[in-house]
Amino acid sequence: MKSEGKKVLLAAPRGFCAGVVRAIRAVEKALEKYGAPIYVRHEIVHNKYVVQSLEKQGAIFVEQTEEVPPGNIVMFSAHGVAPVVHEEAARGNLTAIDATCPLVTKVHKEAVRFAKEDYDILLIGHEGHEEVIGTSGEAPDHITLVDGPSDVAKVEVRDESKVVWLSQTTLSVDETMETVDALKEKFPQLISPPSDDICYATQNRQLAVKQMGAEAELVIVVGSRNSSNSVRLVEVAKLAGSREAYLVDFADEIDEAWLEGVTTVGVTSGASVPEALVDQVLEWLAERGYDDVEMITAAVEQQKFALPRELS
Ligand code: 2E6
Ligand code: F3S
Repeated sequence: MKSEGKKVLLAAPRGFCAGVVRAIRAVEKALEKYGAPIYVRHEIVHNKYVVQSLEKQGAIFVEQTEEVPPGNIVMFSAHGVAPVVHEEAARGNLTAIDATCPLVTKVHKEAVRFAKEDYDILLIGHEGHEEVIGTSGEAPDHITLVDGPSDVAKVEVRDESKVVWLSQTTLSVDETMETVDALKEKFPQLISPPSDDICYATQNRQLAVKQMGAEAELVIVVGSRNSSNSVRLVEVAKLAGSREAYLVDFADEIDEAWLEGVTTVGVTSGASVPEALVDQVLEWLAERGYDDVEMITAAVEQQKFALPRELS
């Protein structure tokens, strides 16, 4: 059923980032090289479909290192782990392969360096998220978690002249700047990380969704509920002006009612989302008259990461 003016704005970039490509390829390569099963600690990336596909190929996902039987390979997810997890693996006689995204590792190294210099580190991030647990574990005595602007009032430091902020890689850029401003108000000598901790992929996907949010009445973000960067895209779309924005894992989760009175639909996907799932959403929309697709390009990405040493 085609009707006048209906169209789709498709965000670019969207979907897989370089860290996700590397992590998924690492599991596949480990399966090829060592055979099944390959144990993976935590979801390799936060996407239901990716996890289910790798399970079918012989990956076994566990939450704790202790669940892996001795003598096996354990792969650490793209979100990174605390040093104690490497120790657990060694104690369990496991061979560890680390699929932590190099941009997360960069934040770990910043945390270690500032802790060595005895700074108080204010880590902006979401409580309980795997990445924040891993980064905090690098210097637990020096790191305080700041989960958004509303947390700032309760933050305390030992020495106001030696404070630095770092962040999770997948936060909302604008909300993080609000948190930083509030922290700077409280601690005027607060210093910033040497380079962006919010990664290029997070920033670019938010830029594209911001552009489409101003025009699209509805934005559909493909991604899983536990995917921080995907959830942020929904928030950014709404703040950019979209009347409604929803997160779906699969096209069959879209509710026909969302389309009522909607001429322009924005579509994007989180950094852990395979393009095939976006294609299914585009097909679903085309079947309902939204078959005119216009690309909104905010950036062109060329980043690539080599596989973990053991697999390259
Ligand atoms: C590792 C670090 C950052 O929940 P989050 O957005 O962090 O994770 P994924 O797996 O959805 O996205 C990729 C990723 C991995 N981002
Ligand atoms: Fe890495 Fe950013 Fe992707 S931290 S895994 S490049 S979302």
